[in-house]
Amino acid sequence: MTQDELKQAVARAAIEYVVDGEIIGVGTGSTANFFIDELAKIKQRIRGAVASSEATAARLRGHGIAVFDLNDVPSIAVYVDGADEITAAGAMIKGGGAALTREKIVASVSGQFVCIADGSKLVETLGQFPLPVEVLPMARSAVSRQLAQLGGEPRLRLKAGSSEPFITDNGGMIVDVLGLAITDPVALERSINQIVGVIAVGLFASRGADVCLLGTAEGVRTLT
Ligand code: ABF
Repeated sequence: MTQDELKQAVARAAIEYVVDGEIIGVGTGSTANFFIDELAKIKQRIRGAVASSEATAARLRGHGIAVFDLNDVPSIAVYVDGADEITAAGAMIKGGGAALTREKIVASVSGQFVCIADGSKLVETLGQFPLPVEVLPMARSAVSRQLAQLGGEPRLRLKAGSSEPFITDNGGMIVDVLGLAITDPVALERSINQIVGVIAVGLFASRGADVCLLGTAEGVRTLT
């Protein structure tokens, strides 16, 4: 099976977790896009969705799914999203797609976080994938110095094919931190959250995934 077929398989499996008549939280990325396409097939069963990025909102609307502002939604039963790395315990690195802050906010008001990923995302220790940190532009250098003190190698993310910084949906910039072996994800998430100028860190550990649907050649594995 190709990686896209594995992503499609987990996207299809995640439909089982959709609660009828509810508003669902929807993540960002290629696996989440496959999920949106599956969701479109059962759209009459849901009230609508809250999106974790402008790109996701556009794709949902393109399928005729109502997109709600999170401010108008008191709680969400289920949030479905991908990950860049996930451990068997459900701690994740997210934010390769630059939507980490909104993903974290939507996840924080959701009862259940269902992570969908192809098998290559499962790791023993987080940190091979550079850890994304969204920062306020004026604080990017100050935050980067502090991230270096934590043992990482911070790099400002640039727009593809340009020397200009990448700008997020929130007007923030992304510092990707290389070279971290994250043995205590909860503690590192807490430390980075305390750096002034950080908007959000792409470590989802204190609130990780409740369920992970992992696409493998043998089928979809469910980790809880
Ligand atoms: C989002 O999409 C992110 O948090 C993560 O960075 C990325 C995973 O992308 P893909 O599904 O394309 O591998 O969930």
